[in-house]
Amino acid sequence: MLTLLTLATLSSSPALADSTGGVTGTVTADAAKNLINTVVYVKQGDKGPASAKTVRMDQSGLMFMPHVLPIQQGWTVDFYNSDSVGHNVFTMDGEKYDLGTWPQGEKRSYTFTKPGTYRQLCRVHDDMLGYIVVLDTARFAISDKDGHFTLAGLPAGTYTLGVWHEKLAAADLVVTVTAGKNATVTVPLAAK
Ligand SMILES: [Cu+2]
Repeated sequence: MLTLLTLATLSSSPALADSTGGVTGTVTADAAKNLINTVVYVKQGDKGPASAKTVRMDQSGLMFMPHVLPIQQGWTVDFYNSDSVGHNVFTMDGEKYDLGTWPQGEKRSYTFTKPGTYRQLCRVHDDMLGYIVVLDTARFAISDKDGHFTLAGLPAGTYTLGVWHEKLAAADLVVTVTAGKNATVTVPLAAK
């Protein structure tokens, strides 16, 4: 009896004390293969604090992994090469860069200071393509293969959510977040 009471208290108190809520969403699209890698981000509303994280994009199996990497402006990406062949990383987008070509096990880094979509390309393998989506917000999520995503830890309030997809587009969404609850949204992707 005492144990049960303790568990009940532990599980309910964080929600009571927490002034944040979240958004749980589902992406829809004509083709199931397009459900993954949809980036949903706070376009208007509390965008959260600036931060300086380092995250990873690998080149593995002659592919950029992950295929789409959303980051916050100010973050650094470490570009790894896990293949036995040399890879290069360059982009023609934004301020443009070419990090050179390097062998397996090494990495090169780049810090993204301006928002935008940066297509990642390789001079050695011209069919390689990945995306780094640099956002001016700390609050973003990316959908899984079933189109599901979660934006957690949003202060209560009204938000406009923007949507990024490699090939498709969706209108901005307005959603109201209530403390301790998850708002539910659907993101219908359609042709750009
Ligand atoms: Cu390559």
